[in-house]
Amino acid sequence: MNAKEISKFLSLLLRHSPETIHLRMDENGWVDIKELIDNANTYKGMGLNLAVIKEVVETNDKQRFSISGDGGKIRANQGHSVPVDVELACETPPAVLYHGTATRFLDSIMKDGLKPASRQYVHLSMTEAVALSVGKRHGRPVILRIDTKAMHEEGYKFYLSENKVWLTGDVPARFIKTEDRLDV
Ligand code: HQG
Repeated sequence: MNAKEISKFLSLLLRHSPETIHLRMDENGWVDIKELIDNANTYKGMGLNLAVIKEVVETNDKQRFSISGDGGKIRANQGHSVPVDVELACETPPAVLYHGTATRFLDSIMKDGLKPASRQYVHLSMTEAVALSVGKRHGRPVILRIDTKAMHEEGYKFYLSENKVWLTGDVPARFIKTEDRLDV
């Protein structure tokens, strides 16, 4: 398994389904690293060890994971569908943030607003470039401009994850502009 495959496996376990390898996760999203290694090796024959996990965490392109201060636990920084509290700080967002999605979702988004879907939060990007790459995961991409200043002024809450992804709840359609539609 290469680093990308291990990162995907960690995302699956730490964001969505720890039960895949019978992992226990606490209410803050932490799992014991030794248990993760033992169970991954027992149930999936992964051949993981501590050095490999540390390497994946340190070199991960989006810094998706954190290891606890005592070195014993690991968790995903954001992207969860399991209901855990990763102790996010409530913060004031920049005036504008971006959301990358696929053109086929546009009608629904402009009718119902952005919804977290299976995740805990709607994910917003700091730059159009990042939003574009997020959108491409779903098909023909489109970048939405979110008037986060107006949302913040109206009392909507925003959180900044450890790896600098902006998170919020539902985004009503009136705060969304689609002028940056890209046909690429
Ligand atoms: C769409 C990646 C129809 C939404 C990325 C998105 C991100 C609607 C999809 C992170 C809708 C959900 C999250 C509505 C929202 N009608 N479609 N009302 N509201 N949608 O994967 O934001 O590499 O759960 O636009 O970089 O694409 O995994 O969310 O297209 O930060 O670390 O429903 O995942 O990070 O898709 O991606 P997702 P996302 P990682």
